[in-house]
Amino acid sequence: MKSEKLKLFNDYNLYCITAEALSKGRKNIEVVEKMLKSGVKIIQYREKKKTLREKLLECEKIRQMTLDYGCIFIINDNIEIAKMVLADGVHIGQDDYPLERVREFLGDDFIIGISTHSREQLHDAHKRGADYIGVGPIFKTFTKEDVCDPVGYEYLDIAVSESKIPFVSIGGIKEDNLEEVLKRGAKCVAMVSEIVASEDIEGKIKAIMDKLSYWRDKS
Ligand code: TZP
Ligand code: MG
Repeated sequence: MKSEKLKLFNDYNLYCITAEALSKGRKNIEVVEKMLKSGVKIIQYREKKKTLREKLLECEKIRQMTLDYGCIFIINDNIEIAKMVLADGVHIGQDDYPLERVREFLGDDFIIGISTHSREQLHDAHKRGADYIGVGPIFKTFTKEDVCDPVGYEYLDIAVSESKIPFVSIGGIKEDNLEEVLKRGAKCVAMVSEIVASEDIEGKIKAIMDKLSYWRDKS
């Protein structure tokens, strides 16, 4: 059920995002397998460079793998693929299809997340019926090409006090600065390069999850 799935977004979880171009020669499928074996509970498929056909085939495989491991599967941008493979949700940006139209297309059972960078966008996402919001980029990141300037802790603090739906902090978050973000009240953190570009993906995830567990137990 969607409400059960959304609880994971408020429970000190790591939200892992794919990026084959940064994965040091490893394929998305191989990276996703390592994420799943390490116990990751939320995975987003984000792939800017492949054809729709390639993306669909990869997402079909990842859908099955995530179901086998009981992991939430979110697809970035491609709402049609999300519907075709029956993913758990989609993640859209401010310039993608309007959220209401995405909701119409996918229905109420789908999780819809939207990137936000300001208080105004946060309240707009609430009004439009988002299930969760992305909050970032918190720090400088080189992963996303068309990314805006870091919103820093200023917007993170606004999200902590004003968001009525789960939010996922993103952008330049690493094992080393993770606790700064958690200290301010974040309960779900998304990472791309820190995980996929790591030589030891399993070891990196374990170190991050240990920190998250510490904060979960403390809360
Ligand atoms: N959206 C906002 S920042 C970002 C996305 C997809 C990229 C985050 O990547 P990294 O490597 O974790 O900084
Ligand atoms: Mg997008």
